[in-house]
Amino acid sequence: MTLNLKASPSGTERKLDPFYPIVDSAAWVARLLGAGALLIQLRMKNKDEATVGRETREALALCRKANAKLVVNDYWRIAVAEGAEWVHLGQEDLDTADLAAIRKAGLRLGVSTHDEAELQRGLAADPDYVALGPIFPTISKEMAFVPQGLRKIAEWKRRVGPLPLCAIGGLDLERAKLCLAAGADIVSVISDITLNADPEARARQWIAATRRA
Ligand code: 3NM
Repeated sequence: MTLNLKASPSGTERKLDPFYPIVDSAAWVARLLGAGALLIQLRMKNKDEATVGRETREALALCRKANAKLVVNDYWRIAVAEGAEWVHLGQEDLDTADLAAIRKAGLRLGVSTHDEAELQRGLAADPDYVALGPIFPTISKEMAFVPQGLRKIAEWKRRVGPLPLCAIGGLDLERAKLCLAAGADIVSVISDITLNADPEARARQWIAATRRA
């Protein structure tokens, strides 16, 4: 099947900003947009659908105004209903998501991968980026996988070909730079931003370092 996921006359859709913070509310999205983020994932866990819908709507409106991309984690039906452009699916989400419906809605897709089997499965979904994690130990998500280490990044980069590769898990700014140097195109982060005493200042540091890399 030919997908319209990557339809792009200019071919620029693959050029995603290298700084990819993940947050759990529209209020956080607003803060990071204020710091200059252009690619943000809204990842809401253990919230009722009405709350997710409301937060997604608000976050999308904020991102549209800022000319930034919002990636909706998991809740692909809400992403479709709210006219989002991007959705991110973990492997469990891939079990249940209707990929044909996601494609029909013109959504672009990111997938999480942690091992060879997941990479094959993720690539079979014809994604627009592939995430590999956790590169380092993370405090933000219970993981069944040991840290991948930097070396895996180069291997994954070869495997995903022209697709942007996103490194995630346990990243601080120094580690993020190592991930980019190892071949990642994008670095994704939760705690180094959200637990920082000054998240906006920290985000600006990430932006300055990653856009230069
Ligand atoms: N996914 P932090 S690791 C949401 O490996 C998420 O797929 C991961 O948070 C994966 O930057 C992770 O605080 C948590 O380590 C990332």
